[in-house]
Amino acid sequence: MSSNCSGDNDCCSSSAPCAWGEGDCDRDEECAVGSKCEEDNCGGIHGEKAGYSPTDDCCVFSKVSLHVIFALS
Ligand SMILES: [Ca+2]
Ligand SMILES: [Ca+2]
Repeated sequence: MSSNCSGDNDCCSSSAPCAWGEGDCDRDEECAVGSKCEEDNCGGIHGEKAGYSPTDDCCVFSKVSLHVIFALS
């Protein structure tokens, strides 16, 4: 099963990772490669109307690559 999660608790899993902006996730392993699970950010992305609650965690792109760039500059 693939994602399309819209706020259900623990919808994302390591066997069916969520894409960007989907949740709820609990660990980075539950997000697609290159993204990570961020705490309580779904409301900021979607607003509460979309079915997300303020405490839902959504997958977002990892900033690791940006940090590497800054570290080298
Ligand atoms: Ca969670
Ligand atoms: Ca949370």
